[in-house]
Amino acid sequence: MNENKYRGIIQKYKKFLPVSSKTPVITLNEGNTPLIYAGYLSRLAGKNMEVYLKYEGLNPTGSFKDRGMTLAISKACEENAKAVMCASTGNTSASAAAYAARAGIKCIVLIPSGAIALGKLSQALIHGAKVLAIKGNFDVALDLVKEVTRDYPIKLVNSLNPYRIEGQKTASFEICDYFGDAPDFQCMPVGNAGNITAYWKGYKEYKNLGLSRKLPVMLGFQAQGAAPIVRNKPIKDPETIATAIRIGNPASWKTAVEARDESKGLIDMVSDTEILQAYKILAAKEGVFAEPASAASVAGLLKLIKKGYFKNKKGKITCILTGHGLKDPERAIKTVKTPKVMAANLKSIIKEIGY
Ligand code: AN7
Repeated sequence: MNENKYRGIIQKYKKFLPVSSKTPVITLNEGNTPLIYAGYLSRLAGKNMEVYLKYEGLNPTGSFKDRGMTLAISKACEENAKAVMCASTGNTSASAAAYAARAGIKCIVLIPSGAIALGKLSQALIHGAKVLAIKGNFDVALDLVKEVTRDYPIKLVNSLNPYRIEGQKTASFEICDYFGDAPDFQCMPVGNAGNITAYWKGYKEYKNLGLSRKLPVMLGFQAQGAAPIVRNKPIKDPETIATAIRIGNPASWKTAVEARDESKGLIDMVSDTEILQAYKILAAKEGVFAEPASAASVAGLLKLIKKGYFKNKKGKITCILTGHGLKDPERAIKTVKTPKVMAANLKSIIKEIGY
């Protein structure tokens, strides 16, 4: 195979990852996602600010989870595991199912019944995972998965698995490689808090190696009804339309708080109304379709702009769009007016268009 052809984050960033020549690389050519300049949002942010969207929805299974999953599944295979398991609000299960299928190993996923988006459920099922829908939320599911994987020969591939974080940190490397340095600010959604942990680790490593000069201010956003870190206590019954981040007791709580504090950033919350507003702005003004949880990053950006946070500041802001809008088509349809059904008649169509 040609070494110069892009074949995923392990091949591209292997010198920064815990892999050796013995690691079987299970890849779908994940990563290398576009960083898209956002003109509308940049104008809102102010004359010295530039906003960019890291469109992680363009990963092979439609979310950032693929970066961590390629490494977690590759390492599981290196260690001769025959089965992997995760709890998921949807995207982790879709990614685990796809990479496990590619590796030819068994995948078991626990999901909160009725609380994951249709696209994600269809992915886990079509890739052949054993999908168990439990009467309980994500936090309950994760506790069960921790118990099962402790007692049986099944590898846990939630972000408690350190290889997940290692793989996900490559998104920071890509951003630094693109700009020639880290951005000044980064807005991102926070659910189980693995991703903010991974980005911060990646940014720090690149700087320590002299591959970037600065570190971004980390700005994380939880949904208002699922904001344990903001409220400083676990939420027993988290609620939000952004089902991906409907999490009441994040596994990487401590490292998310470290990222916030070390970067002099913040972790705030945004309401479902603000999330849906940002969701629509992204699609209608920037032409970028991201799922509601991803729009939390832009909802947070808009909230900070309104508060004057970026006043007298300058530089680049990256907003991480963690998952594709097509993951949750039901939400899109519910958010807009559905098309008018009309007669197949030229005159009435011309009239309706407004000519
Ligand atoms: C689109 O799939 O937790 O803070 O089980 O799917 O690293 O948890 C998904 C999380 C943001 C939050 N955006 O990231 C799961 C799961 C999207 C997501 C998050 C998730 P973390």
